Amino acid sequence: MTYDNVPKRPLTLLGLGDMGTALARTWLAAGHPLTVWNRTPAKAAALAAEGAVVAASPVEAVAAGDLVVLCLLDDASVGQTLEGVDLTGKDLVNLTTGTPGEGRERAAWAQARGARFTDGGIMGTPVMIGVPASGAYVFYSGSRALFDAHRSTLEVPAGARFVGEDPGHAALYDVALLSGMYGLFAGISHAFALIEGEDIAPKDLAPLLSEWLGAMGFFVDNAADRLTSRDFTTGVVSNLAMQVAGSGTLLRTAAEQGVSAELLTPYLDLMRRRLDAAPEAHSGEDTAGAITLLRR
Ligand code: FVH
Repeated sequence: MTYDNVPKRPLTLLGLGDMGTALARTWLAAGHPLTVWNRTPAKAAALAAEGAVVAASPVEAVAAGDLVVLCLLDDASVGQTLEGVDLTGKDLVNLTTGTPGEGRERAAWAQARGARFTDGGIMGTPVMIGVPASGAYVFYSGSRALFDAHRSTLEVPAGARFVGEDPGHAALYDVALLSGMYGLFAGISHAFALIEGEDIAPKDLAPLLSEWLGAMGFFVDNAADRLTSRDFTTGVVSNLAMQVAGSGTLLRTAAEQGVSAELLTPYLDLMRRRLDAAPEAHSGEDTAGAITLLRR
């Protein structure tokens, strides 16, 4: 993500919300000729002052260049924005968050209109864009040829990780990471709720909770290894029967503290369901075995 040796190729950006504006600024700062369009034109004013060409319509914006980046609210807004726009010969990079299915359908839709298509999932927030040290990156999937042709431009705002030619996979990786994040947020929220009203400051709990969650991060690789080998019993350090028995303590503590267990019970219930399905076979398992119950 160093700007110095990057060819300054022109591009078009549709969508100037918080993320689109952050992306635009990094391309402008790196010297890329940039054409922008936004449904609400006022949001383009500041970027015009910074050197962007402001298009009056999506048709005009798309006509301005071969590489067209979309950063809109959702997949529906992508369809609405590009309705009736000639996409022949264009390279579309869609950084709008969507589902894997939406990514695949949008890729087929773009190809039917004569465009190459690569979907993207942004792993970062607007303040992390254009800041290499922030660790922000984007998952890309879909047309490898498109990605290779524009890689140096795409790497200006954030790192780029190409995850395959299935246009749904960028969204799948994105949502998998976000889903893990929300599970983590749920546990953190419950932990802080437990100490509210006690003589324990959130600031006292915070470093201990961070340290503990860091230590428990081993579960990510442990789960991956066990799901690959389908071996949920060898070398188990905290077995399922013990964890299910212990879950009663967590629930009684929540009740004693006057805290709803609504963020906790789905996972505790899943562990119990795995144990109840075959107590003898599953009591000595690692909790990763419960993952197998989730697919419908
Ligand atoms: N901001 C973030 O932290 C996250 C980080 C990870 C990736 N997401 C996704 O990025 C997409 C854009 O997010 P955003 O933060 O820029 O979102 P907003 O600030 O709400 O801007 C939305 C833009 O979409 C335009 N828009 C909405 N509906 C339509 C429509 N029907 N037709 C055309 N444009 C539409 C909106 O235009 P306007 O309201 O200014 O007229 C904004 O340009 C998003 O997928 C995140 O999930 C961000």
